[in-house]
Amino acid sequence: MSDCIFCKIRDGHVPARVVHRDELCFVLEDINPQAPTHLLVIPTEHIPTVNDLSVDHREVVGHLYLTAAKTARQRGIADSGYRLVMNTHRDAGQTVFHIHLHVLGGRPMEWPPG
Ligand code: IU
Repeated sequence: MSDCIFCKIRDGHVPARVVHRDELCFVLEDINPQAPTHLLVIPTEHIPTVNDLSVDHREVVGHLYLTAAKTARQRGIADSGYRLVMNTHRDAGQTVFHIHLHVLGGRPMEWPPG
């Protein structure tokens, strides 16, 4: 079995609050939410970091963003605004090495991020 927590969740080996699934991605409620809405849009394929993307991933990456926007509309945060974040490697604070798009909303955000 894969050591990757998101692969384990994808395969149903670890419980999680999965709110959407399709052929290219799935969406989780983050276990440690940093905003009133904090979802993770995760590709079905195990891709460790953004640095591992190739031109073959164009469809899946586009799909992650479209799914994030659709989910934000469903959660009622599309008009007030939300932040999409994909942390990459140590300095950005990536802790799970299977790419995921954070969807954060429901409160005002600061810039620059910490
Ligand atoms: P990061 O960008 O790699 O740091 O984000 C990982 C996120 O995955 C982080 O917000 C965690 O709270 C979240 N998470 C989760 O939702 N469920 C888990 O079982 C684990 C991490 I491990």
